[in-house]
Amino acid sequence: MGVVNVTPDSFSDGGRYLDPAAAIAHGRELLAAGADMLDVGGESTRPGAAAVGAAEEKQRVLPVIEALAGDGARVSVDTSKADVAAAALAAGAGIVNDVTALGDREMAAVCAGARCGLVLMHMKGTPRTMQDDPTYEDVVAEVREFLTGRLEVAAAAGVDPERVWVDPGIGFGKTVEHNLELIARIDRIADLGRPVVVGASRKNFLGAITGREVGERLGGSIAVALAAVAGGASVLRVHDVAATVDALRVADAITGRRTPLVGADR
Ligand code: HH2
Repeated sequence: MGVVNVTPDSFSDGGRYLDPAAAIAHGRELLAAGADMLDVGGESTRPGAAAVGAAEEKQRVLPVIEALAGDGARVSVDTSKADVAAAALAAGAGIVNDVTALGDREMAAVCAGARCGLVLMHMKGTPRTMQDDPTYEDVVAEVREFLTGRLEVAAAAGVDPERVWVDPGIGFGKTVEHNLELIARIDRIADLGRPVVVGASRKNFLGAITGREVGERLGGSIAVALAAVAGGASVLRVHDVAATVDALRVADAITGRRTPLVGADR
């Protein structure tokens, strides 16, 4: 899953793809590099990010989704607003990536009605507060329990359980140690029986471990990608698609596994 941030303030590429033409061109590059799907977002969720209104968010993402879906790409919309999700689905998106896991009470109905894919992600707190000393008794058990509950809420609202993916929310209300524990025990999330999405690309904890700035975290991002797939993750949300695809191909060649890549199941 290649990241297309149509935002002025995303933590790693804010402002680079705010112009729709630049975002569309970037999406096409990621597809050419081997992305199986594109995640288009119009609101940054980095710690402390400013909230964006629905009208502004739609103005950012809709032309980009329309163009990329029009090319035949599989597109998810990274939004927590039901209104934005509905418009994005009408514009051609097929998946809603909701980092609040149905925090908007209308979201489940929108997804049930559209029969679209849905990503449910764990976050502790809100982007404004989530990194203020997050604590857990057992991070893996708590994230697992939260996702179990949200899967139930989605199913009760009529969302087809077969269309739902889960995500432990790397960096969303977690310390470095929490992130590492979740990646090391991703099998405990995979055993929920749903495809697991992992988004660790370029995130702060990689900088804390390596001492690298945000633009220099490709090695760390790939290490997480390989560990996550080995533990049972199915979808990697990444900025650097070409290098990640290469790493997966080599890892697959070693293990004899076949991670579905490039053009699978549009
Ligand atoms: N991470 C980010 C945004 N959306 N969605 C899912 N499902 N999982 C993630 O880990 C995830 C996500 C943050 O990354 P990015 O989009 O690059 O930055 P920003 O939120 O600043 O736009």
